[in-house]
Amino acid sequence: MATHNQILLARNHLASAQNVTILTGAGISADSGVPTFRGADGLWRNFRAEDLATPEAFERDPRLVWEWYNWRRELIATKQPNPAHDALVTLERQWTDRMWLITQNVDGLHRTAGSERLSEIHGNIWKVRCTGCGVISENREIPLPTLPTCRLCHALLRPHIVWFGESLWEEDLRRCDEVLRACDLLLVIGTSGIVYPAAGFASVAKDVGAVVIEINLESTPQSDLVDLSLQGRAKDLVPLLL
Ligand code: BV8
Ligand code: ZN
Repeated sequence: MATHNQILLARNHLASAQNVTILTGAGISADSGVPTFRGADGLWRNFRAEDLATPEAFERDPRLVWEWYNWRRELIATKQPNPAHDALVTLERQWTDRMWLITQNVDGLHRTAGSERLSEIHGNIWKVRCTGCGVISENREIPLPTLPTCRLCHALLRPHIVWFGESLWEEDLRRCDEVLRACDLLLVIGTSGIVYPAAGFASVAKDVGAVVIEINLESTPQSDLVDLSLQGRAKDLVPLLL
């Protein structure tokens, strides 16, 4: 558990920072009841990523992939942002253009909470993209019709999500690079630090001399690299810090 001194130290770092970048992962949404990927009740304990979250899986069996995403939509629709999401919104309103939030989460909870200075680098489960014409649209139907199709060109729709083996969007990569190089404090919240390119963001920030603080229930492959590793729940620690 994070100590009082560690929390004071983290608050001092924040007080003296000019530009803050935040990276979040499934751990922040775990406190809202959304399952993580690699935790004890994590999604990858029961499903194989390569069966469900790759372009090859979608080509092989789009129905199965859509069933999985429909199931996750159903689950996420019942969840609300928690105090950690809310604290990041407050931070954004105070810091305005000196703060940027990068999330790997596709559940949309940061947006629901009110975050606007945000890159959802792995996409958003509430958006669909046409495999024919590429048009992206918001869609909150649950369940979506079996094998949903585009209104414009009638091609199959897919979740607007970055799957394993797919590149992140150029615009997001550019923005991440910009805010990681400009920040003097990076706060990494609730991510196992395994999936690239996000897993490399802490070292980019370290390379430019930023202080890196991690909040996680447990130690991660990044813990040795960061300046301060705070152990505990995001919903308790993030509001305390900010
Ligand atoms: C890319 C979408 C260029 C599904 C996701 C070998 C072969 C092929 C590819 C690769 C390879 N080696 C490396 C790669 C690249 C690959 C990668 O990194 N693979 C890893 C697994 C080795 N990356 C890619 O393919 C990326 N694209 O690099 O493009 C390229 C192209 C081709 C080939 C090479 C390179 C695309 C990444 C795909 C991202 N999409 N899935 C969906 O969501 O529907 S990733 C998936 O993991 C999720 O989206 C999630 O966002 C992401 C990260 O997971 P976390 O958020 O960290 O969640 P996790 O469960 O792991 O951890 C939760 C943490 O929270 C834990 O640490 C826990 O302790 C903590 N926690 C829990 N509760 C709390 C808490 N902390 C605080 N409070 C709590 N209450
Ligand atoms: Zn279309």
